[in-house]
Amino acid sequence: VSPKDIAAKWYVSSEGQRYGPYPSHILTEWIAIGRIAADALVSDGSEWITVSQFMQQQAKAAVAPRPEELELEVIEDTVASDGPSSHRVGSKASAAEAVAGASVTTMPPDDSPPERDRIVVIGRRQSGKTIYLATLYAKLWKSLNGMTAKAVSGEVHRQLIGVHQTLQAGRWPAATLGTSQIEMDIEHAGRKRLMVTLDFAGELFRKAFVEEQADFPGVKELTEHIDRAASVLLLVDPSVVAGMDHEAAMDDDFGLVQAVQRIRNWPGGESVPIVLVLTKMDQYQHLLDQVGGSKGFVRKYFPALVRLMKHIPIFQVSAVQTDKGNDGTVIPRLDSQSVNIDTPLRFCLDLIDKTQENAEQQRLEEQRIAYERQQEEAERARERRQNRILIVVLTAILIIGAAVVALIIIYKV
Ligand SMILES: Nc1nc2c(ncn2[C@@H]2O[C@H](COP(=O)(O)OP(=O)(O)O)[C@@H](O)[C@H]2O)c(=O)[nH]1
Ligand SMILES: [Mg+2]
Repeated sequence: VSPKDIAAKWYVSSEGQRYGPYPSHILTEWIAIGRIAADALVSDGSEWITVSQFMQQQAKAAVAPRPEELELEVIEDTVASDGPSSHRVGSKASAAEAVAGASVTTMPPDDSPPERDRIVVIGRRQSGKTIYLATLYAKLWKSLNGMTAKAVSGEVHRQLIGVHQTLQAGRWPAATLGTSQIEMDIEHAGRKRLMVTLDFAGELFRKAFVEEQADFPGVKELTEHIDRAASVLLLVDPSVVAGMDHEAAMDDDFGLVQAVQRIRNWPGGESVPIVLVLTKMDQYQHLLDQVGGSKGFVRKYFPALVRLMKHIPIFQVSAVQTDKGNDGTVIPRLDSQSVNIDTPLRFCLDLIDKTQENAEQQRLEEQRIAYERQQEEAERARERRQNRILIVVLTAILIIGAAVVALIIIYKV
């Protein structure tokens, strides 16, 4: 499979709308699982062909079925082969490649990668981020089981508590509430980390990670947070991916893959915990049950992400429970209990701590080995010196002995 084949170049045209571009292998998969309408047309820039023609082409092109492992490599190549990519300068790229990538723009000026110090919450608009974070904040700001949240400003604190109180009063917060950047510090096990929210938009992710348009509005902030992520919570509303908005669904899958790839290929990103959080579970449990639970759900609707990550911890959360209101719409119940709200965060923090502990242990171990080596070297040097002295002394004794013998002989003669 050449890099040309895995570049995102396929467009989909369905019901008068155009989507994409997507890599051919992802498109193949989406068609196979019925996520693309049978009467849709696809094109890679040349003529438009039917979905079944596309599948025949792909079948011919495929030499042999590729194992999972290989697919993983291929996906990583997808992004790397798309133009002058700064993210190739990750740990997986060679030094030669780094030098060759002359148009590197987003790499920090000195060679040391920036510290991974923040927890990043990503979700598309309406995925439940604000309500999730406000509910989490209400639980944590007075500290809970060794974890404390503190809003970065009084204004953010008021907003978050305001959202929580509105929910408790049985109303959804106004759309304007909590639209500004929600940032809070999370303190856990003596360490403080910033938690930030990013409104996910497929278009923005494409601009940031595939086309690398650093001057596109929002791209700089996005890449900066992603590249400093110590952990990532991907918030997903199950009803969107399982719903009728196919573009939103595909964006969720493909866009998240781009973000995950960026993290994994960036320095220090291999072990960054990334978890999927399914929101609004009070309302959408049935969507998971239909496909055999959360794993089945993620396998079905996030095929590209599953292939890239292999293991994705999945959490199901619910900030509130709902009732039908007088006008038939769904409203928060007054006696709502949040479910699982702080679990994903605790999971991530524990993993971060473990990773950092391991790194620290590895550093100490390396120091110990270096010290031992140094000691051995000193010891050997001492031995060599003693040997030299011994040889000199023995030689002297031999010479003196020989001289004495010679003198005795001469004297006797
Ligand atoms: N049933 C239910 N609906 C929720 C929950 N959280 C959010 N929602 C719904 O999702 C909408 C969007 O939530 P919001 O937090 O504003 O999303 P954001 O745009 O990602 O910040 C809300 O107006 C609610 O209708 C939840 O826990 N349960
Ligand atoms: Mg919001």
